[in-house]
Amino acid sequence: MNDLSLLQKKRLKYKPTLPKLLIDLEKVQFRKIDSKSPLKDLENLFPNTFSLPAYELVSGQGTHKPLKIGVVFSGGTAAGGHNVICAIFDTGAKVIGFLNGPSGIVENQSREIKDVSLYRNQGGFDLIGTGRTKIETEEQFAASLKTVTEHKLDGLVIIGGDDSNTNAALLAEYFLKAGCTTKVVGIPKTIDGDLRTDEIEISFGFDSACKTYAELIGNIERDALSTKKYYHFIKLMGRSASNIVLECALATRPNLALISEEKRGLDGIIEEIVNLVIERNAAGKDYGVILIPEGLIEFVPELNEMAKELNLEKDPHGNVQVSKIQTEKMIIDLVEKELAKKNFKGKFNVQGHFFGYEGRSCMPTNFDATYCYALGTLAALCIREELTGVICSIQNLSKDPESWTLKAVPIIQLMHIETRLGKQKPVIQKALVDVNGTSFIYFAAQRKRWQIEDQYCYPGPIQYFGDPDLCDLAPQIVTDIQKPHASTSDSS
Ligand code: FBP
Repeated sequence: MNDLSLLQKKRLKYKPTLPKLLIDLEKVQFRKIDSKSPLKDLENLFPNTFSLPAYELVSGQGTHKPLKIGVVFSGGTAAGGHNVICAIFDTGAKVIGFLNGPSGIVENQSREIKDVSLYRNQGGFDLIGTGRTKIETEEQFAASLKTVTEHKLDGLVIIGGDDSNTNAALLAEYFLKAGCTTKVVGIPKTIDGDLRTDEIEISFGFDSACKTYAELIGNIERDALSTKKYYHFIKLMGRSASNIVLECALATRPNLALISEEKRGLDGIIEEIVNLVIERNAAGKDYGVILIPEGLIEFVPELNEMAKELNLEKDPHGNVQVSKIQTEKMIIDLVEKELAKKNFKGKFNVQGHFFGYEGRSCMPTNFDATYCYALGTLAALCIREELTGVICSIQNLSKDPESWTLKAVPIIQLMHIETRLGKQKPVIQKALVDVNGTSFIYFAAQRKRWQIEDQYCYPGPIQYFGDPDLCDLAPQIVTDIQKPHASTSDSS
């Protein structure tokens, strides 16, 4: 490993403040709780896991046994993942890391993790690597069963997004059917913030990614205001959902932020940008900042058609690789053409940006570091108590960790049937921006004012040391779901 920076060294020493229940693991147990029933259509596909209950962690008498736990990262990186593994390691379990994603399970590529001391509170997934292999053929399932049986694993923890947790549910079902005792537990990961349900308030990595992008957007806003010569079109990651754009818009107040879930036509979008440019020009402002979600392609049929012509491969889960599509450039071209048609005489100098990979492997925020450590500990407890096919759920995240509630929820309760690569598949439904939700309503009430007046806000870099209000806050969209009513007044 390279020499560590001073900040890395300081972060190695950070100790997440945990919910009380996770401090003495011998004094906790799971209690069954009422939860919603899975979709009836899933019963045939999941006969062994269909009726599994949900559990809540409560005080009580825990068991104590030596555990052997496999861990795997699946999909894109997200800040905090190493803390999930550190937490499992710290419970005293023997930890086997599967290398470079789910293919490590199928091909039995693994190594025992004997030392995590250089990975605490650090970004990336490089301790064991990650990958996007989807376990779907009978051969892959059989090979996975062989791997976990050979390793005599008590449990396998899959750290992934919606598709990876779908894989976790399928593996749990397959292992049970085969009489294998290895339990499968999922951890909600993805910067996209689209693995959200009543039980999963946010996936880890979203907070760190948004705070990284928001810093950069704020810097660009200030540059735009200083130099007054460019329109900055900034595409932000988020394969389908615009959760990242919404969170960053709330933090930075750009002149315009497109939200795909409003399902507008291309003409309307271009007209809005053109009008913005013309109106700002009339106000003496030939500069501005516009946020574009990378998932816009999926929601605007005309852009979708243009993207199809690029003939991009889909990933193994059937997702279009939207990060490879220069949506911001397509929009800039269309706006330029429309302005020319309107004989616009002002200046329209543009800079295009794409912020994606910059925010996935950064050092985790205190929120993500703490959330991940709690998730990892909870996963080890699920395996100790022999729960399978469940995802770790922590709620009340906008509050102090003392108030967090810790649950194990059957993954199947999050699933529905969707057409993927032309076939009907059981998957976890992606959580899009809720246009009737508190965060969107607040944003919608403010945005008109942000267009012409420059109401830019500069969040600055992620803070790790000092005032908790500056260092420890949960993402805004999580805080908003815990507010009783949407506030439409400006909080500035
Ligand atoms: P996950 O859902 O696997 O965490 O990945 C999300 C994401 O970062 C998307 O925002 C983006 O479109 C995609 O991964 C990029 O994928 P890749 O790393 O394969 O280029």
